[in-house]
Amino acid sequence: MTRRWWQETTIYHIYPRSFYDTTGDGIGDLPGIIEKLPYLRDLGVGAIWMGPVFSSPQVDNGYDVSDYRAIDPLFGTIADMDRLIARAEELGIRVLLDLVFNHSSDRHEWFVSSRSDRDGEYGDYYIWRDATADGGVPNNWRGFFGGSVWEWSPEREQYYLHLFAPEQPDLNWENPRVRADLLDVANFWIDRGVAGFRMDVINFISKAPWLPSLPSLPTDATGRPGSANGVYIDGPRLVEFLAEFRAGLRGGQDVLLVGETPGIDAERAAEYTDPETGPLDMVLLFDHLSLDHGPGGRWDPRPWSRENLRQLLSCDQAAQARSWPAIYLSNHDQPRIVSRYGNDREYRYESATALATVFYLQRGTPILYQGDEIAMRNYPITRVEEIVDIESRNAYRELVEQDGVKPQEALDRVRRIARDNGRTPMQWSATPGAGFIASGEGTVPWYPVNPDYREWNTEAQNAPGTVRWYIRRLLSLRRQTEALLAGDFEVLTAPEASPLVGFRRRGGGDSIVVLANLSDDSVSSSIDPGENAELLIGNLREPDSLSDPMLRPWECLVFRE
Ligand code: ISL
Repeated sequence: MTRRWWQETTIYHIYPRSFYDTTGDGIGDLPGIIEKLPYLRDLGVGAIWMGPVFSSPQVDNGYDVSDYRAIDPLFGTIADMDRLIARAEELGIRVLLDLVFNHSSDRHEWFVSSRSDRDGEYGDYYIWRDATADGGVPNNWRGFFGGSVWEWSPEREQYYLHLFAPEQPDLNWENPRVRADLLDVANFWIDRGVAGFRMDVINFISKAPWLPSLPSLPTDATGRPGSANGVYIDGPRLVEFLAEFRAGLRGGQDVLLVGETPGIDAERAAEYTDPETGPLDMVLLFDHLSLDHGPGGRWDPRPWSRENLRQLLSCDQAAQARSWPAIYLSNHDQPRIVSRYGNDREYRYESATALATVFYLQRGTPILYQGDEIAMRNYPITRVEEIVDIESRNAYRELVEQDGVKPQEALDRVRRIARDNGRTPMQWSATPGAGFIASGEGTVPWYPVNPDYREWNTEAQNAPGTVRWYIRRLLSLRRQTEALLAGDFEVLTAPEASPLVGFRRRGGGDSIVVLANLSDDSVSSSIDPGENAELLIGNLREPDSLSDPMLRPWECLVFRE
C-alpha cells in the first residue's frame, strides 16, 4: 500500500496561547507561530496542529467557539492565518486545525437563536429537553467539568445538554442541517489551504436518542461513574455521521482526520481508522495516560507500572496493525510527561529522552506537544489562585465542598494533574520571561513562566547532550529508517518487576531494537545485541560500548541487529 503523507512525518502540537506572543498582550498569536516555523522545520516537523484559534469567549481557552470561520482577535486575523498557511507550505509544513464540533459556545449565533425560539430555524440545533414531572433534570449524566450536564434556560423553559461547561452546549448531530453546516465549516478551511483536522471529542457526537440515565458503576476509563459507552461515548450513529462527514470533505483522502476519542480502546480505534472502511485516519487514545490513575480516576493518582506499559504497547499496537496509530506523550489537557512518568529532578534529560524514544519509535505518527522537546516540566503550583483552568478549579471545589477533602490535600491532588501544568508559556530563551513575549516591557504572560526557564529553554537545549538536540536526531532517524517508519512491531518481554521496556521493529530487510531503562536504578539487560549490532541512537551510550549489558538510570538505546 502506498504511504500517506502523515505516515512519514512528525506532527507538532501547538497550544497557541502559550507559544509565542508578538503583540505584547501576554497571549501567544498567529504571527508568533509564523515566526517560529523555521524552528519547527529545524526540529524535523512536517505538520503542525494548532489548538482552536477561532472566535471564542475563552471560557475553555477556545474550546468554546462562537464563530467557526473567524479568528479570535486575541490570536490575529484571517489574513494572518492565510499567511501562516502559505509560509508553512514554503517550509514543507502542513497545517492542521482543531475542530470543536461536539459543542459550540453559548454565544454562537446558532445557540442564541435556538434558546430564544424553539420553533425557529435553529430551534433543533442543540439538545433540548423538558424538565421531568417534578421539575428535575432529564437524566443523571455528570459533566466532564463537574455537576449535571443539564442547564436550565429560563428563556426557552427547557434544559439543554452540555457534556462540558454550561457555556459549551452540545450540538444536535441528529439534525442533518447541523451536520451540513459543520461540514461547510471544514470545507471553508480546506479551501484556505489547511491539510486536515484534529476533531475534538469526536466520539461524543452521537447520543443514544432516549438519553438513558447511566447505572452507577465503578469509574470507567474516562474517570466518569458508570459506563457511557454506547450512550454518548461511541454512540449509535457515530460511524455513520463520520462517514458522511468524510464523504463531503473537499480534498478527498489527502485530508488528514485525527479524532480525539477519550474512553475507547484500541480495537474500537482500529474500526474507526480501518484503511478501507474507517472514516478517520488516526485517533488519539488515552489508556497510556491512565497508567497512573487510581480507582478514583484522574484526581486519584498512583505510581504506574512498567509491566502495564509493556502490555498496553503490545495490545494497542497489535489491535491497530492494519490501521495507523497516533503516538503521543502529552497534550494541553495533561501534566508534563517528564514530571509524570519521568524524573524531572535528577534525570530530567535522561528520562525525557528515554520516554520520547520508547514512544516516538513505535509504529504510528508521533505527535509532539510543544515544550516536550525541551523537557518542560510541571509548574510549581503552591496556591489555589495558581489553578486557573476551568476543569481543575471545578475539581478542587468539588473535592473540598462535596467530598469534604481538606483544602491542602485537595490542592495537592489537583496540582499534580492540573491542565495548567502543560499550558505554561513556551521557554524560548534565558532572557527574563523566557523570551515568550517578543516586546512589551512589563507585560505579564497570561500564565506565569516556569521559573526554571534560565536553564531549560530552546537556546540552551541546542547542544549535544541536550533534549532538543536528541529529539531532532531521533525524529530524523525515524524519517530515514524504513523499519521504524513502517516495520512490524513486537514488544520484548521482561520479568514483571523489570523497569526495562523494549520492542523490535522489522521491515525493509532490517531489524531494529529499541530498549530503555525507565527507572532511577541501573539495571542489567539480558538482550545481547550480538557482534554485528550497530548503535543508531542512545541518550547516554557510546557506540563502542554497545555490548555492555548495564543500562544506567533512564538510559535508552536503539540498535540495528
Ligand atoms: O482533560 C481531560 C483529561 O484527560 C479530558 O477529560 C478532556 O476534557 C477530554 O479529553 C476532552 O478534551 C477536549 O475537549 C474539551 C477541552 O476542554 C479540552 O481542552 C479538549 O482537548 C472540551 O472541548
